[in-house]
Amino acid sequence: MSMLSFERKYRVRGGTLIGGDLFDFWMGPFYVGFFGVATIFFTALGTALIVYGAALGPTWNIWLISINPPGIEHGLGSAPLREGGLWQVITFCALGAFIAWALREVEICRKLGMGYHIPIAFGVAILAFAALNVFRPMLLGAWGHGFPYGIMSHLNWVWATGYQYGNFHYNPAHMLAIAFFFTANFALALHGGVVLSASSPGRGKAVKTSLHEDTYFRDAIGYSIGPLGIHRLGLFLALSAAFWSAVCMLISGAHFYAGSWPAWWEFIRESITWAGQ
Ligand code: UQ2
Repeated sequence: MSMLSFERKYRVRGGTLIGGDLFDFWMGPFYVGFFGVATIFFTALGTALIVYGAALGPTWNIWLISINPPGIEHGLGSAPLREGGLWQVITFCALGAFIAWALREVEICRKLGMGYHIPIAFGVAILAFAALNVFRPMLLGAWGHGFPYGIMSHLNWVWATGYQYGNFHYNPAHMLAIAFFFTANFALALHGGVVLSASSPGRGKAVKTSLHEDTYFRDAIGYSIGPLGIHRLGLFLALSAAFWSAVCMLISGAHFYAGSWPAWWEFIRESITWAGQ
């Protein structure tokens, strides 16, 4: 079945979470839906506010434009637009667009009778963003703890926040996040490599199947996780990377641990009973 005839077969009414039939249609290849409209609304408003913030100055240099959060003195209250209020509304628009996009993914899954793995995966990425600019600022008592929206400014925020805790590489959740990012890359390299190798036997020869893929890994390391298992593993590794990234930020701050991460490991030195003897 060609793609177009498959899509025609499955492009049917129903599965919407909200709005009934009102937005239940396609524009060209794109499903619209209530959440498609909501995504466009928040994206357009948020982008317009970023351009407005840039127009307020002081620069049009693309590297230096920055929409900054309010000063710490504004706490968790709303700030005037030019003093961080723009950042607050833009953050709200960003979350509105991300969540609407996730719910549009849910509606498409429902139409197709699929599982919800894709919106759940995207939801973990949304949570990682919310950890930085919603949950951690709330735990610390000021929106000013969020990161600024600018190319150089967000890098400088990461630098300053990292060094505020001595050396972030000693943060145990940061270690876990990095281990998961590396392992996810390793797994995708193995997976991409084995799939392309099995499907590239050379001109005129028959493409190999998952039996060859299994056998390759059994010959090499005595174990194959299987063609379905590798995707379960990949999803787990990717979601774990984003999850522990969020955790490593949420444990850094006066609400939990405000010291330096290298010093946190002193408990090991102190717990070694023969220390100093
Ligand atoms: C596999 C398999 C695939 C794969 C890959 C493996 C046929 C097409 C990559 C091998 C994966 C293993 C052994 C797990 C490695 C573990 C970690 C933590 C990276 O067996 O089945 O399907 O793509």
